[in-house]
Amino acid sequence: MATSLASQEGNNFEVSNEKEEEEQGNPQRASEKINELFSTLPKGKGWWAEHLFHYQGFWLSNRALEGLLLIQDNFKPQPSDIFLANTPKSGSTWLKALLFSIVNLSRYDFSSHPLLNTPPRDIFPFLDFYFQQNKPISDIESLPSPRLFSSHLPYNLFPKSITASGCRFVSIWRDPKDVFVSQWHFMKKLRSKELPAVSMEEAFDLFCKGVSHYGPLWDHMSGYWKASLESPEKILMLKYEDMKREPLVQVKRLAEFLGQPFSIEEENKGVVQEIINLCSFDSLRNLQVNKTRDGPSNEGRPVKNPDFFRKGEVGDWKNHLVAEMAEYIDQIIKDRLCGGGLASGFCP
Ligand code: PAP
Repeated sequence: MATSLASQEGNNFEVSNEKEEEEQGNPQRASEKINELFSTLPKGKGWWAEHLFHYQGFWLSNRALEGLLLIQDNFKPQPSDIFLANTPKSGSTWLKALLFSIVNLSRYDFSSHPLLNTPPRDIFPFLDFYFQQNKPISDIESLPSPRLFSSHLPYNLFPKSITASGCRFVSIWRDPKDVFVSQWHFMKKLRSKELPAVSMEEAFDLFCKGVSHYGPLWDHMSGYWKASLESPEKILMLKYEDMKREPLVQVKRLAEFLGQPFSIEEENKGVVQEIINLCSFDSLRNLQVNKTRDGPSNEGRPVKNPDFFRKGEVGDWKNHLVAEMAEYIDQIIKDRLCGGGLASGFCP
């Protein structure tokens, strides 16, 4: 069996996956285009993969880069497509649940909702690794409209065929200090035990140099931010901290952007609150499917469903970073992202 839907990157996983693909003679995997490319790119240290490759300004694992090339070759966008795109550990799990619930509001009842027994990572496809699974393209071509996809790709790396197709993007930002801490915990779970461990200090140093999966974080953030200023009807920026503080306001904003605003009747019936409750950290984390490390949705995957639910808090960085580290990250964000009024409201 090749990679299962939306599996996350992992070194063990990558190795076995590559082996399987070689055995199966995957033509794309063997293509000279990919091999040549890898040999020419600057290499950096990976967090949950062994290496990262510097490609068009961003650090991608070999799997993510291969995935991107496959998207370029195989993905046929539809103008109604909706992409959830953000850096790892910024809130995709939460947003996947919310997007799916809003878009399918008329289709499902809350008492028998698919999210009650499907982990958010599987509720719609993670595009970055989709084409490495040897699944028929018809699987995604026949998804109901609007099709939902998630991705960690920077806006600038999305093929023009997608960004010019009229499709919409939802991107979520999170305090980079909390993103760092969340990525650090994720790495501890996912990094192969055969590789030397990475200390928090080393990870911090890499992060601040921009060497993190799909990093530099600030360039990733500014790509979506700039695009949202140019085309606010196509790109919505949300902020994890705002979603925590005022979920009702932000979920209504999201529904309006998706072209599916809640009716007065729905609001009066408490539908918005029901969606918020269903998708809350505590509710999702306590569902059997998201608590178990067994079962089909975990099989063969190095990261298990519970690994996507750690603390889900704002400001957990205070438990891990000393003041100088926090100030250092804040300063990078100010210097690299906040100049000239860019991203005001998102700046430390
Ligand atoms: P991904 O990039 O691997 O898809 P993503 O879901 O973006 O991960 O981020 C995981 C973070 O979101 C975790 O944060 P933490 O490490 O600081 O705890 C996770 O706990 C948090 N998270 C998951 N689900 C929710 C939710 N429903 N509400 C709020 N936070 C959540």
